Amino acid sequence: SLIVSGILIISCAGDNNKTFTTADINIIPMPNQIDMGQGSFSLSKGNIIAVSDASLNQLAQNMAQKLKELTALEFKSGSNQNDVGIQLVLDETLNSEEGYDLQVSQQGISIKAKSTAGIQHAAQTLYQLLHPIKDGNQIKWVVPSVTISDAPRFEYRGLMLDVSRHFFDKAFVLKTLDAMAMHKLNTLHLHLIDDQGWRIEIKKYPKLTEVGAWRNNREDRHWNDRKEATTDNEKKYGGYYTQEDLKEIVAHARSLNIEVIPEIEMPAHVMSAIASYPELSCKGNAIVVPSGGVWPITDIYCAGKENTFEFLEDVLDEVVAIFPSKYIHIGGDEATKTNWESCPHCKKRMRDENLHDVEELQSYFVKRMERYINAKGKKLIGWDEILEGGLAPDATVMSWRGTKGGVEAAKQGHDVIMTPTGHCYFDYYQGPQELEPLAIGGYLPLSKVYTFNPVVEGMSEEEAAHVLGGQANLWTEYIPTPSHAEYMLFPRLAALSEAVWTQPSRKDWASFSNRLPNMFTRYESAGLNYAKSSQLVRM
Ligand code: TNX
Repeated sequence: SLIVSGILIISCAGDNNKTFTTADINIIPMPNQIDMGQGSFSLSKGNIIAVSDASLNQLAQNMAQKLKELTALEFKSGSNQNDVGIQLVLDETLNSEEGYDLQVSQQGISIKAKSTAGIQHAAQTLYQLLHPIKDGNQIKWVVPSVTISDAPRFEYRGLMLDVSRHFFDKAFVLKTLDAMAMHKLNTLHLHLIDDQGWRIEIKKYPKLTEVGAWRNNREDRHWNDRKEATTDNEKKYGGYYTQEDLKEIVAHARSLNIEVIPEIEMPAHVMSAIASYPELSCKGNAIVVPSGGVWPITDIYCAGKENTFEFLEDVLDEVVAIFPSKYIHIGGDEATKTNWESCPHCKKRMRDENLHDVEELQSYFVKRMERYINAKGKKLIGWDEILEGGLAPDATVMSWRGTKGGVEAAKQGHDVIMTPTGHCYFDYYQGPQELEPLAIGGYLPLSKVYTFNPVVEGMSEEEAAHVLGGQANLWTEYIPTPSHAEYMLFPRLAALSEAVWTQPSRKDWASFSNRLPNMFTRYESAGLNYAKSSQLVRM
């Protein structure tokens, strides 16, 4: 038996030098290029994470922390060349803004990138390469020798979170940012305002959160069922972020190289604001914050009164002081403009501005907001309805009603973000309805998300160049809790990530399915809920 255990020991040592194959590499999203090497690198206690530049120190510390969570090994940052396990190098000469080169040999791991974002993406890849190997009754952590060269296909890789229909607290948003980083996504679009709740503290207008952030019922009602209208003293369900909360969210996002784009809806989906300040609507009558869906949405901001614009400019002043993002999203979707048609202020505005219909009035509204936003050094994004009545000169269009609006905007020379319902609506069912929790409707299985291509067939090269990328949208009318939100997000976000990161020639559904269990392990270690049922639905 001594001999046997001797052999065992040798075979364990042999395992150390095990040659891994591409089948052992389970990275999502799939990198551009993977070349296998010989053997593996063994992580061990005291390994140093060395940096080429002091600006990487924080990142190195975060990596050490993450590696400790995953492997229980302690890492140090420093520069003692003898113990260097992982080397992080910023290299200006590299081409891709967010790309990276990751090289693992038996001697160590080297990561090179042009930006900290690239280093971070490489770190995520590295976490997915960690391989536990049984060594007697201990676990050894090795990383297969491999050379990976990678860069994203699109510069905009987003997730939209609707925190209005149900409020999700700061802790959930911070956790979601970490999950986004796992998927190499770089933009969180926060849908802060909708009929069912105003979620951002605005110091100049305290009623927005005193009144507009609360409603009397948690449960969603069916569309148009407004019977449960609140009276003032019954408001109890809701919540909002203080400006400090949002700054913390922005700071955490920034540490992950994620940009947070605030959406300040207008002119519709703002009943929460009108409930707080009724004078913002055409009629000026008192309304309540609805608990359920409202359709059609006729209580919208008045486009005639000057005080509407003063209000929105004041709000935007506070918004830009919180969010350093390049973009401000102004919504623009689903405005039923019947009140505008009969409003004396709106009629006067249309006469004065020589506008022919209410579509042109909305276009006037958006163009005016764009001038204000541009003057603040920001760019405007709106849902594809902003095409109607004429696009604002420098607007970026988020195409949700299919890709048509996006294609049209690109034809007009505007930038586009594709979020079509058919591929990007994570509030839709992901499996057979009888097995799934109540959802808004629709059907978007994992396999269909996987086929998402933000560039639409038939687009010219020039038009395609206007497609900045794609985004998953999580509308939350039927999603009241964080764990339900995670269930809707994962693993569909993994499929989305590959659709916006990976070159089409490198995408393969069978391969993705094989890599997915590794992602599930990561979800579990990150404490993320995810849908196992989506596995049932394969193409
Ligand atoms: C349409 S997408 C909406 C949202 C709803 C969503 C439900 C968009 C710009 N507007 O207000 O939540 O459908 O799927």
